[in-house]
Amino acid sequence: GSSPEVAYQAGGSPLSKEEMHQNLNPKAPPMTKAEFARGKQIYFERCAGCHGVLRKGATGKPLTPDITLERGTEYLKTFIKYGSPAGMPNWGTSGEMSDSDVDLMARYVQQEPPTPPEFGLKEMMATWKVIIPPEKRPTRKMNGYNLDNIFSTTLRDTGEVALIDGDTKKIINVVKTGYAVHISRISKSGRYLYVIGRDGKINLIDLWLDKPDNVAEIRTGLEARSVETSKFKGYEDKLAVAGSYWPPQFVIMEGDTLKPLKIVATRGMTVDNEYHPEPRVASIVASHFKPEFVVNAKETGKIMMVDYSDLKNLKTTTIDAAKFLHDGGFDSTGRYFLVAANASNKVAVVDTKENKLAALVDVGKTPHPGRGANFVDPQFGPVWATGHLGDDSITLIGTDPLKHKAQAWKVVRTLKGQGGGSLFIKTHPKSHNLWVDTALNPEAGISQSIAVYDIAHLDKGFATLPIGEWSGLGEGAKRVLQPEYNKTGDEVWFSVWSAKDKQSAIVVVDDKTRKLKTVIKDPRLITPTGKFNVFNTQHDVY
Ligand code: DHE
Repeated sequence: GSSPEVAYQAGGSPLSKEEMHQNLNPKAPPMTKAEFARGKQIYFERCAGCHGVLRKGATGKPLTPDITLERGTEYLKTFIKYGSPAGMPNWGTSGEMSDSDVDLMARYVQQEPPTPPEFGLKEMMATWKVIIPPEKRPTRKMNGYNLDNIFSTTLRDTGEVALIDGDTKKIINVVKTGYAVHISRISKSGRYLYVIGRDGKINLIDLWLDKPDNVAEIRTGLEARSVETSKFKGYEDKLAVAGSYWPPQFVIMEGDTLKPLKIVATRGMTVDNEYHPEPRVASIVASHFKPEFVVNAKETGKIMMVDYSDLKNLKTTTIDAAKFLHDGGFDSTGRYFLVAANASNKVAVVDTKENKLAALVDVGKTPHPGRGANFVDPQFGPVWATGHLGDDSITLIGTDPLKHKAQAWKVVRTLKGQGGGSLFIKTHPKSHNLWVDTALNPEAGISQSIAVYDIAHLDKGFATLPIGEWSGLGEGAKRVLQPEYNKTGDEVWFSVWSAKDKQSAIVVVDDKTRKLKTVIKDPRLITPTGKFNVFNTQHDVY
């Protein structure tokens, strides 16, 4: 099998279904139209995540015809079939590609890369729908739900979110969203929920409706991962922003209708001053200190602090961090944003008050914090922690430059976890537990269980909870991922993610006793992955 890093990045792009401009290269070995179409599909499903849409290289090497033609078909076939120690998966010998597909891909990458279309204001407007206009929406909450404790749960493979009542554990509604839906965010007031699909479709869900449901939708690009909403005083619920992978851009919208107001391209120079045509927009968070969005461009390694107070005269502070920016979260004060530069094995720390890079911290191999975990280390004071895809370490970084200056932005402690393949880590201000998943670890016993540390005794190591077993789902691959707390911080929810045609579940654990509290099972819960508790997402509690 392939490494956790490859399993993570080669998840498939919706661009495999897009019509693209095609320019055959006369110097390349010939391909039929049908072969080219298949090559394109395989490329976008398996290869684009690392090598990029335009094949200019990202975490994988560039694969433009000037390079591939020189290598030749036989060399490329060997490379694709057997992989390389540098991280190229062995697509042939792992059984994931047949010999004829390996041959086809070796020829395909010698052709000019087909280019997906651009997606500007005109294209966005054509997809924009206001299902219930703001003036026709309720002026107060019309339902009896405890909105703060709803969990917006990604149903990855059905393109839906399940809104689960955290008090009763019952599904309130299953709402249709974009393709391979990815994350949810909550407006500052807690009323509006924004959901983004990998196809760039955003759904705006009004939690005040009798039955919370879509009130507006739009596509902001052809492939996307992130959405956020304005949180600064005076701008509550006013604006939303979405970042796309293709085209490489972000768009600022009206918060209550999703009307697009401003589109900004991210194409440009990397932190090494090389031009990159395809800097994908990774995480976006809203500053609590200024009317700004913090927008992270992956391939260029630049963090843009985008001032949304004047969209006509847009002011942006661009901070050079490190290449391959991906996911991250705030420190406990909400002032510093810590973001993984994953293939650089670093965490960048941005001061959102001073708009400056506070530090670049070397961590383990391929950090993946999700949003990270904030707690007080008994010896070193306030820390933020991340796990890693590429090794079994958990890195604790000091976050208090005032009272623990010597430790600030330094690695103060490294814990040993269950193994590599970790995606998410979590705790809660009221908890003594630190939970670390290992969802992409190749060993079933590890990917189906969770490690939990006692924050007061970090040196004692971790206990393992068999969450997969507790789900009672029986045989089959079922990855345990993304611990998420309820509002009061006394329950932790885990997704047990099975294949689309198998039953999945959510396992709820009592945080104090670490015992099983309940298992949520419902035929509608297909491929649950991320869960976003309204209150914790609204207030950046993690
Ligand atoms: Fe994610 C967050 C990108 C695969 C579940 N993911 C993010 C963010 C980015 C990102 C940029 C940060 C968003 C933000 O904070 O604004 N994810 C990508 C990819 O490019 C990647 C590697 C490949 C792909 O095919 O899309 C990818 N992600 C996955 C998965 O396979 C996961 C595990 C399951 C799923 O649902 O698809 C997954 N990603 C998540 C989750 C978050 C996330 C649950 C938000 C975590 C949080 O606690 O906020």
